[in-house]
Amino acid sequence: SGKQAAKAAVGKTPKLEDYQQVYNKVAQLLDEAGDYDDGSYGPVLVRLAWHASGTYDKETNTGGSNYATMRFNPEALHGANNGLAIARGVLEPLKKEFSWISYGDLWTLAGVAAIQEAGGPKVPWRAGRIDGFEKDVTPDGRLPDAAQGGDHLRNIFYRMGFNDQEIVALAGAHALGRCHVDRSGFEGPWTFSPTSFTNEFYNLLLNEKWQWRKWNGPKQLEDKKTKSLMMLPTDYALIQDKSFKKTVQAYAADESLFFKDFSAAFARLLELGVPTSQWVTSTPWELKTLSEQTE
Ligand code: ZEM
Repeated sequence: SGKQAAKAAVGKTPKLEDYQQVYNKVAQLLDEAGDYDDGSYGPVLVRLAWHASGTYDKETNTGGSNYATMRFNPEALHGANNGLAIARGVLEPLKKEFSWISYGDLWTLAGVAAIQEAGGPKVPWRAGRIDGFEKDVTPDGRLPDAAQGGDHLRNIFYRMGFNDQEIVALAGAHALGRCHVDRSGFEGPWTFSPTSFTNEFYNLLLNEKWQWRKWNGPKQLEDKKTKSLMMLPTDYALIQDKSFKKTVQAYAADESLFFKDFSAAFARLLELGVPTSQWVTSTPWELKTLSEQTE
């Protein structure tokens, strides 16, 4: 089990305090990004946690964060994972320092730290993922394609076991970060505060006028007013569909509802595909933010 594996590596079963130490190290390095993007590794670490988990297929019970298969080719080379070598590289020194932690636990815990430190909700998390092998790599095409629409989003996320409301909640992570031409082909941030976790994604999606950008790149939208923000076709699909749009409106109007629903859906995403017997505790933990620990 994950517990036995971690115990063998460290000589004792790691406890919440041990994982809190890892969390703290991640939290400290988020802002050590210098000129990288908007000065934070947070967004790309959230994307790593998501892509490590979002390969889950409930029919075959394959994929998900358990085996951290993105370490291996061809998964590392899947187009959807372009740029994530940066995130894996940022965490590699922590894997050296805390050799008892599995990659899957490290990557998902880093995603939790990035959300919480960016001002987002507490995300319940627990340890127990184990490192797998190249044979556990899942086929290409399991992550969503931003060029498509609502039907595609449903196909992809229903396969993971999520419903329409959860799709909209998870997509709100696009409050964070930006698109990079050399990674996805798309360009730009979704919000004016890409290192803060807020419900701004929904407010902007609803309230700005969006037009197709005229440029030499894939179809994406730009806000008419400043032309400095973007939406992917899949983001835009969330207000073209009645069922999705209702939830977009609810999250735009009520940030605490968004936080509650995002936390639940993201916590579940990070646990997909991990056998119950592997968890080191039956109840997930709540990791403290850095600022909570200095008060
Ligand atoms: Zn994203 N995402 N995503 N996403 N994502 C990008 C960036 C980020 C989709 C998608 O194609 C893209 C979720 C859902 C979906 C983040 C988190 C989460 C980018 C830009 C694309 C193209 C990549 C680049 O060029 O660097 C699609 C189609 C989704 C379906 C709904 C979910 C769910 C997420 C987490 C819960 C984050 C944080 C980023 C920003 C990364 C960065 O480096 O700034």
